[in-house]
Amino acid sequence: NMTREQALDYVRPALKTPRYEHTVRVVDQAVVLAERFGADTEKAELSAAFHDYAKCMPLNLLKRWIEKDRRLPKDLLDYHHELWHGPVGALMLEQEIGLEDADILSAISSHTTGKKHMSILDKVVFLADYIEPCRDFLGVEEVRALAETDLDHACTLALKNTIVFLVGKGRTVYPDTFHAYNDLI
Ligand code: DGI
Ligand code: FE
Ligand code: FE
Ligand code: FE
Repeated sequence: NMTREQALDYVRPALKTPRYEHTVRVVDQAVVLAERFGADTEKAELSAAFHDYAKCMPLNLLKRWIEKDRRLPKDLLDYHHELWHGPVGALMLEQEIGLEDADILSAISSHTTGKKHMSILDKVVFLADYIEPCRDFLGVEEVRALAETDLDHACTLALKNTIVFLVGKGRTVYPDTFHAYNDLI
């Protein structure tokens, strides 16, 4: 059983300083949300500590993981490379440190896009990443207010904001983001 400090010691060398500091804020936020909405706080802490583990990996290495591992959906390669670090990070942790908890791996894997049938833990990590105190997305204050009381409503608005943002920029939207949204509506 890994502690918060062990997890953070593990990810620190893999991340640039601002990304590491973001990670610590997501851990704190995830614990608050887990306590509030009844997710396992230790799993929330570990999922959050590792959620961006692969964020600073070179794109060619992320791409190679997606090409080689049967478990990763190949269609990720047709979408923005920003979406690759969650699914790849989860598999890297499984292989490197034998992290095998399916709930944690799911939360890490889906933290950027969301997915159909998200667990409370998936939602807690997704939302913690979206509302951590230094985030300044347009509309984040309204999501933070909803996150005081209503996990599903907060996640729905975060997904909506992201979809509207991407469509507004003429960018693609990964199907799992729509699945997550439709599932909550
Ligand atoms: O890794 P972080 O910067 O902490 O945050 P993240 O993993 O949630 O990445 C979020 C960014 O990914 C977000 O600002 C928009 C971008 N993005 C690109 N395509 C998609 C997408 N986000 C979602 N949910 N769905 C997409 O298809
Ligand atoms: Fe991320
Ligand atoms: Fe996110
Ligand atoms: Fe993040």
